[in-house]
Amino acid sequence: MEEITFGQFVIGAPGSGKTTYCFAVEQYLTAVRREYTIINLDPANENMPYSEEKIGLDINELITLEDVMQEHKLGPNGGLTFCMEFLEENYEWFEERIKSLGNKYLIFDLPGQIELYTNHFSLRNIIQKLTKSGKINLAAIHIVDGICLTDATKFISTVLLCMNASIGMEMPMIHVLNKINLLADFPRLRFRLNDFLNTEGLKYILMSEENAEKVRLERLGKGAENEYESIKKGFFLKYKGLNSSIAEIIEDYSSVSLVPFDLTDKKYMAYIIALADKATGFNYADRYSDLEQRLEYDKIIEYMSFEAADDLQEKYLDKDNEDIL
Ligand SMILES: Nc1nc2c(ncn2[C@@H]2O[C@H](COP(=O)(O)OP(=O)(O)OP(=O)(O)O)[C@@H](O)[C@H]2O)c(=O)[nH]1
Ligand SMILES: [Mg+2]
Repeated sequence: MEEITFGQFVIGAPGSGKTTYCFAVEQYLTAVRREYTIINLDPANENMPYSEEKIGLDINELITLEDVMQEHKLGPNGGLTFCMEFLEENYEWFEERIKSLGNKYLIFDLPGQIELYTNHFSLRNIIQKLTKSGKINLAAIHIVDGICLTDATKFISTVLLCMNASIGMEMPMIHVLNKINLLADFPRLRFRLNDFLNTEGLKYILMSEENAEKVRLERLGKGAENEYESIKKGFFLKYKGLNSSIAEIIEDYSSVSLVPFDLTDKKYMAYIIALADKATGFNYADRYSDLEQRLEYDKIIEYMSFEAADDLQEKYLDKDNEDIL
């Protein structure tokens, strides 16, 4: 029986931490002795942190962003789109190269242009062709920058983006909430981390933002007319109806949930790997069908789904005597 190859397809907004995450996966898999290889599909990825011998394929072998931009007089975004279209045109080369990597766990590092996953078809076509045979099972890991929690408008657009990406990529998808440690530098969040992890609380998050704006309005004294006008015309009060309709649609139709992640603690990587392995079937594949490992995964997932958010809340977000954002 031909063996199935498994892997992760790491996507996310520019600078959300994809390459750093892939490097953390590399370190984790080295520690647990799982054979892996890195596939860099980001032509703009200049300083790759990976061990050189572990880079199984680099799109720069086929086409470089610099050449495309020069030759076709394109900017970086147009250049990236061109590179993806060129990769699609050269799909056979790509497939052959992937096959030649043997049966190692595949870690795909992708560019940050979000349109490539949402509005553009080349990447989707490439992945569909690759996984169509059923011989390659991938989970998409969508890296979400934790900064989205600092503002309800950013949060709502992030949730919409998660929904859009899930529909576009047609593979199991795990939305990883990254860079939570950086939130320690912001004023305290209005809600606990746990409240942001699924979409059920979205309506209340928006309502609370609106109320906060109303309180600010009420507190404004004479001489603050300009500020009064800018709050009234601001996002929450001006688009109150639109916000709550979007929140309702999201709550009704989506099952987006975010998985909190911390780069500095390996139990979070163990959690993501357990979720990804379950989603792709890696832990049920013949050569890995070890009951002990499966029970271990169940334990990690059960423990982390209860503890992960509170753990990070305490580690980075709970601050005494500080105003709420
Ligand atoms: N504090 C903190 N910084 C992080 C974390 N993850 C990534 N970074 C930093 O964020 C910056 C961007 O990280 P990358 O891994 O290059 O992000 P990327 O998504 O690959 O970026 P593009 O490929 O350009 O879209 C780097 O300076 C990282 O060191 C994190 O969890 N915490
Ligand atoms: Mg990168």
